[in-house]
Amino acid sequence: MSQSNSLLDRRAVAATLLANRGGMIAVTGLGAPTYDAAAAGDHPLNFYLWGAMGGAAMIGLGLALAQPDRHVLVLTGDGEMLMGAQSFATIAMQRPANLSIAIVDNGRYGETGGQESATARTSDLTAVAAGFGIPDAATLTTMDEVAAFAASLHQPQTAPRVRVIKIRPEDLVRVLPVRDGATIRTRIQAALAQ
Ligand SMILES: Cc1ncc(C[n+]2csc(CCOP(=O)(O)OP(=O)(O)O)c2C)c(N)n1
Ligand SMILES: [Mg+2]
Repeated sequence: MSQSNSLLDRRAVAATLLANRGGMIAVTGLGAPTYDAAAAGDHPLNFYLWGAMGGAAMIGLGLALAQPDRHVLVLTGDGEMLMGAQSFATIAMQRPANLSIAIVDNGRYGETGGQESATARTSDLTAVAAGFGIPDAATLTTMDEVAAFAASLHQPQTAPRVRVIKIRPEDLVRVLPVRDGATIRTRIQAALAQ
């Protein structure tokens, strides 16, 4: 599938990243990335965020440090990551090899009406991540690149990774998973204990 000249479909990106996931944990940023993960299929190892904007990467870091035998994927948006960008500094310092951050970048704050974010004009989150010291940061623009990254989530890594994935700005139907935070926490605790 060649899509080098077009922005990617966010639901296809999420489905590809979460396919055949095994014991991988997924932390999803509030709003559309959470809906994307739910659309790909609910899973007890999904830790959905409904708030805590800017916190997804740091929650991913905590889980990665606590669960060194599992891979942790943070799936979040450009707006959420812009708010939490200083997380890259701590993640680079801690250097968990089992943490990957996939930022679906539509250059918009989709949930609140599609206002332009800085990535639409002036800011490059891949460069930001690299500047904070993330050793492996890249921008993905094709589904082939996304598929290769998805496969790598199940191979041993040596350092945390950041991937900025360029997606179409579009307002899709909301797929709402469980919204109660205590239930989400209890559910993942039980799944991790198995
Ligand atoms: C502290 C805080 N500020 C603002 C909001 C409102 N808010 C919720 S989601 C969102 C936009 C998220 O944008 P992005 O992460 O890029 O996701 P997208 O929908 O574009 O995929 C905003 C501004 C919030 N929930 N919390
Ligand atoms: Mg966005």
